[in-house]
Amino acid sequence: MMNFNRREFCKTLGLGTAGLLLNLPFSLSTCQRKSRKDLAKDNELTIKVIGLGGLGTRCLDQMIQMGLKDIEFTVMNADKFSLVQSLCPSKIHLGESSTKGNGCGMNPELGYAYTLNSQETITTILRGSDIVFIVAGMGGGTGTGGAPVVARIARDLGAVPIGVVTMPFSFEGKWRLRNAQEGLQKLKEASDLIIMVPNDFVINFFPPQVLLIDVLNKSIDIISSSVKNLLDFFLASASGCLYFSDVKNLFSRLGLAYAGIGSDPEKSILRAVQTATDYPLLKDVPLSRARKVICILRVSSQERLANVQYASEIVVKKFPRDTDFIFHVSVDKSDRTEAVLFISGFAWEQSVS
Ligand SMILES: Nc1nc2c(ncn2[C@@H]2O[C@H](COP(=O)(O)OP(=O)(O)OP(=O)(O)O)[C@@H](O)[C@H]2O)c(=O)[nH]1
Ligand SMILES: [Mg+2]
Repeated sequence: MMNFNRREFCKTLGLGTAGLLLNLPFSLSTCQRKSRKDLAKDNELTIKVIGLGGLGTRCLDQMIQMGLKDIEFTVMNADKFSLVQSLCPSKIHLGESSTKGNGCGMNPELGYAYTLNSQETITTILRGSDIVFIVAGMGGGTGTGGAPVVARIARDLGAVPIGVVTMPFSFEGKWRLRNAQEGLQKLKEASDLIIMVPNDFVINFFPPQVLLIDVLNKSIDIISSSVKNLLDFFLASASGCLYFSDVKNLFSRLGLAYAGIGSDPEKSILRAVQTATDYPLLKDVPLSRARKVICILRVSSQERLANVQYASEIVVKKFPRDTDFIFHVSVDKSDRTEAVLFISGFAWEQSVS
C-alpha cells in the first residue's frame, strides 16, 4: 500500500500551489483489487452514461466492448434500427409513436420534443446518479435536440452533467453546423463540462488520402477513451479520496474541454505524456488560453518517481503560469502506461468558431 501526504507529494512533484489540487490515490492496493462497482459504492459516486442518436449509440457500444461493464449505460434514439443493433441492454426508443422508428431527420426540434416526451422514463433512469455523461454528435436531430433535455433532467436531479460531443465536419455543410452550434449552446447551459471532439480536428490524425471510415471510427475511439479515462479518474480515486462535493467543486461550470491522450507500449510515462501533449486533436486548440488542466497519469509499477515528476513538469510548462492543474496519478495493475489531459476553461465563444 502506498500512502502519500497530499501536500508533501505535491512538493515532491514540484507543483507548487497548482499541485494543491492534486488528487492522489491514497490507497492504491485497495483500488486495484476492487471492481468498478465496489469502488463506486465506496466513493458513493453513482455514474451513468447516456448515448443519444447515432453517434451516441455507436460510442456506447464501443465502451461496452472495451469492457466497462459495471457502469450503467443507456442508449436513447429515435432510430429503431440503430437501437435494435445496439449492445446496450438499457434502451429508450424516443418518439416511438411518432417517428415509425426512422429518426428525427436532422431536425433538433423533433429530437427535443421526443426526448421531452420520455422525460419520466429518463428521470427514473437517472435518479440517484451523481455524474451523468451524455454522449452525442451535434448536427443531427436526435442527439442535438435531446442532449440538452437529458442534461437538464440530470441537473434537476442534483447530478453533475458532463457532455461529450462531436462537432460536424466542414464538408457536412452550414445547416448541420448551425444546428450543432445551437445545440451546443443549449447543452452548455445545462452542463458543467463539455468535452469537445470537433470532427475537423480528428482529420489531423491522418495523412491526406485517409479513408472516411477510418476518420469516423477514430472519433468514436477518442470519445470512448475520453469517457473511460474520466470514469477511471472518478472511480480509481481510492475510497474517501473523492466525494461528490469534490466532484462538484472540480467540475462545476468548468466549460469546454479538449482531450489529449497518450500511451506507451514500452511503459515510459515520459513518452506517454509527450504523445498526449502532441495529440493531433490539440493541434488547433489555443493552449495559451486554457485556464484549467486535468492530467491523469497511469504508470507501471516499475515507473520511477523522478519520471513522474518530470512528466508533470512537461505538462505544466505547456500552459500559462496561472493555469490550475489537477493531477491524478495511479499505478496500473496491468502495467499500462497512459497520460490523459483534459484542457478547459475556454470561453464558450472560442469553441464554436
Ligand atoms: N466522427 C463521427 N461522427 C459521426 C458519426 N456518426 C455521426 N457523426 C456526427 O454526428 C452528427 C450527428 O449524427 P447522428 O448522431 O447520426 O445524428 P442523430 O443524433 O442520430 O440525428 P438524426 O439521425 O437526424 O435523428 C453528424 O452530423 C456527424 O458530424 C461517426 O460514426 N463518426
Ligand atoms: Mg440518427
